[in-house]
Amino acid sequence: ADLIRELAQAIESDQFSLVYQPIVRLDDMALTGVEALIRWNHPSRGLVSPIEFIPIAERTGQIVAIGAWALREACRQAADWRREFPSALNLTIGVNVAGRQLRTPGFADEVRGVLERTQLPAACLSIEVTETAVLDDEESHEAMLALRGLGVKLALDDFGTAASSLGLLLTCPVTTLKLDRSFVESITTVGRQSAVATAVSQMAHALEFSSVAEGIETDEQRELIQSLGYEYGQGYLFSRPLPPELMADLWAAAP
Ligand code: G
Ligand code: G
Ligand code: MN
Ligand code: NA
Repeated sequence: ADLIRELAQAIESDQFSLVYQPIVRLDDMALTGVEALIRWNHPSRGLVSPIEFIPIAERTGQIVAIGAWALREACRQAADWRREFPSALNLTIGVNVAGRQLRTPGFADEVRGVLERTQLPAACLSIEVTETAVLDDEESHEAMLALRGLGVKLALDDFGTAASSLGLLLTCPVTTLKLDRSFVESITTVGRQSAVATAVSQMAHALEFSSVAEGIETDEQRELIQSLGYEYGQGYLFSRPLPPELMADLWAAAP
């Protein structure tokens, strides 16, 4: 209950910030994008993890306001980087969107408005939704179609963890699969994990989705993931999520 009241406060008094985790193209290690991840700087508790407050905010509906802020801030930042750094011109910025936020009437209009105001090209934005959030749900489906109509990318996050039907993939207008990091974690040791990683990559290729493997921490994992055909990678091996100033240094250093 405390947290709910404090969340309401946090929205009003600007206690959220975004950090950005690089995403690289595996074949040449080029920096091609980032995922925006929210942080709550609580006045007395310090940094509160989204794992703690996002589920609460989803239950209370506060996620709609928090998510709207995150979307605006991420797009504003991405547009700034594009103006400042040639290496960032074709970036993709991933923004996590909760199921409840996606299903809010007018969500696609909100996204269109943010793109217009920030002057970020639609193709530079990737909306990340989890499989569970969009599973066989008419409203989600409509929202995703409207987003694709704008030209934004649509990624299925934490892919492989939910019991979604593969048939869903055929009707779901996604552009990108993000293999959940649990499959990367033990890919070098557990045969069954690498079987899933292999299947997801093959599916991505067959259905012409791009593929991102999350949670890459070692060179060995990177090599295996690359050999399976993943195009993009994300993980501590490349970089932890960074505050905007440090992320700007990476854009400045990139060719
Ligand atoms: O960065 P970190 O490991 O702390 O993120 C934990 C979880 O919080 C991840 O599942 C991530 O998708 C989620 N998350 C981070 N930022 C946002 C956000 O802006 N909106 C939503 N809905 N989820 C987020
Ligand atoms: O659920 P989602 O994929 O949106 O969230 C990404 C989460 O994964 C973030 O909380 C981020 O901090 C975390 N993460 C990113 N790279 C790594 C990694 O290499 N190892 C681990 N353990 N977590 C990671
Ligand atoms: Mn994500
Ligand atoms: Na994920």
